Amino acid sequence: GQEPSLDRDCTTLSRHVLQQLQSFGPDAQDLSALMNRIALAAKLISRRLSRSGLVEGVLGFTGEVNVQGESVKRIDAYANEVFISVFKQSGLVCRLASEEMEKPYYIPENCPIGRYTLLYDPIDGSSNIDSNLNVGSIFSIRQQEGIDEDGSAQDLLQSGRKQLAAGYVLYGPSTMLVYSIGKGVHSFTLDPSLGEFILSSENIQLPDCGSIYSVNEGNFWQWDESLRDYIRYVHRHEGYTARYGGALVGDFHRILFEGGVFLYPGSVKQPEGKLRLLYETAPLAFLAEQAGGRASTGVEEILDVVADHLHQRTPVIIGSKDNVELVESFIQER
Ligand code: AHM
Ligand code: MG
Repeated sequence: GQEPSLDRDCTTLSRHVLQQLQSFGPDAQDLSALMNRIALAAKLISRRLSRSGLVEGVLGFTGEVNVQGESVKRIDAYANEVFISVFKQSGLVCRLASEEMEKPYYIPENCPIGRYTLLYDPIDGSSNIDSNLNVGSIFSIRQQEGIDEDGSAQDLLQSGRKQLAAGYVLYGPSTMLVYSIGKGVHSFTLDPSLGEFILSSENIQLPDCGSIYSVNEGNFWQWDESLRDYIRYVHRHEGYTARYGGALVGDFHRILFEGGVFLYPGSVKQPEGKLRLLYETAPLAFLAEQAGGRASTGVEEILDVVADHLHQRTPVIIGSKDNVELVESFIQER
């Protein structure tokens, strides 16, 4: 096989983060350490996933049901624990909040100095796992602004503009990490033989418009008429193509590079849709905006939405500016 040539500038993730952090102020060293920890969690999860069909006890369910009312897969539980143990050792994170835990998880030994909260979805799209299809992890870092005994995490109930960093890991044919600390969006590919994430694309720009629309059309009859009108519009116009993989990270990743729109709207049964604000839609909205795209609920920017609880859901329309605007025009016309 072809090796990347040595004269090519092989920028590792950690070097890239350090370069980005020049002139960043007091959080610089911390953010660099936090990103290195996320990379470590990603490598551990990636390794586990790559062996899932070979090793006993990786696939299947634990038998438990999480706070969302969903059956917990073994890989969900494993990945959730990986983030906890990796961040226990970081010293910087005092609190973690994830899709798999009803209340934030405190690491008391870190709390005297840990000034950050990590919000994450350890395995996004876990229904894809048993078919050996792509899944992801999503993360978001916020400053911690107080400690609460009751686990209500009031300080997290602020807009997505409070995020210091956000990104995701895509476990696909290769494992990729995409991140932003508010200075553009950058992607890295894991070289498993080196155990390093190597820079793939810097300053990714989401095309202003694209042909892809990505939505679970099986929910058509549960949607509001305005959404149905949008889908009818797409069906009747040339130049659209449907792509839906069932895992948000993969569907979003395609749109980040190729343009288009991903939608998970509200329905009659679930007016807020399915996806969660703090650790799914807000981090991806942060990336979309940083890449020149948009993320909307239909009536409001996702990054302006203030959660009223940790696991709040929100409808989402995310991707190319023009495509998002078109969907909004249908919703707002009604
Ligand atoms: P999960 O985090 O429990 O896996 O759920 C989120 C996933 C997203 O990855 C994906 O976009 C969506 O649920 C798919 O939902 P549906 O099966 O309703 O189309
Ligand atoms: Mg998820």
